[in-house]
Amino acid sequence: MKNVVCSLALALAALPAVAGNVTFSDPRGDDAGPGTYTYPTKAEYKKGSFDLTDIEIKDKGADLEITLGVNAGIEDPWDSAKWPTPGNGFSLQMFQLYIDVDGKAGSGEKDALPGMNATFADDSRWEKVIFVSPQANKEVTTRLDQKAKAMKDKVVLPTKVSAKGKKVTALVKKADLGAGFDAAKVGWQVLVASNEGFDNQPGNGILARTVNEFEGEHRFGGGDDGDSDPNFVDCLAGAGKGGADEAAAQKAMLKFDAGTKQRAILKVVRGG
Ligand SMILES: [Ca+2]
Ligand SMILES: [Ca+2]
Ligand SMILES: [Ca+2]
Repeated sequence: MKNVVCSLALALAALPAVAGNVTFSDPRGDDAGPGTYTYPTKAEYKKGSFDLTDIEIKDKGADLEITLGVNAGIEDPWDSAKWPTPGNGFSLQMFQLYIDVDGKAGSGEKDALPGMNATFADDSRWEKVIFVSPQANKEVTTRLDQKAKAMKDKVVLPTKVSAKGKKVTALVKKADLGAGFDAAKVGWQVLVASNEGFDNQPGNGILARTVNEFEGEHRFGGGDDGDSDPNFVDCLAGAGKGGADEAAAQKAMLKFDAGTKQRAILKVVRGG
């Protein structure tokens, strides 16, 4: 009996670690990018709608279930069911989840997807990005072909996106993220940006609105009219646990300089 217990223990010890779930939190009230951004003036852009609060990534075997929380009820003021290609039940936000899979300094993509106006630190370069949009995959794919061909094979589109309460949930095939993918062992960065419904300008981002110097009906203000300012409103920073210090860490990380064209340098947050 002793031998059986012993060999069972050895067998268990030899099993690979069970693929993990991971949760991050983000402080409330830091939905101002580098600290200066102001919401668009249209009433639909309710306070807190772009304020990331938490991200829960659950390993469901073949799929990852990713739940993104913001600090306001998710609404669909522009009725995504009636878009030329029907959308996913919300209208305002869009999310990009960058993943540093290999954790090797200098390995992976340095620039974020076109239009985000951000780069990644050497120790945070990404191998995959999950694109969570209110728009159908068909629309996203068309824009990726036009604007991000070189990165397209690194973009993972969810098989399903839905919204309920203050949460957007995306299902992603784990196989699309690479063999043996473990959400708890990679680095994550989550950008919250503003969905662009009618984006067909080659210089723009991928279905994402730019931030301007002055806010407009559909534009965040407090940035710059050039392309140095980050075109997203909230992201993870510091330890990703939601501490008050993370708001200051975000401000420092998203610093940009329109004069020297210095963009923000993003770090990923590691799970566990
Ligand atoms: Ca936040
Ligand atoms: Ca990497
Ligand atoms: Ca944040």
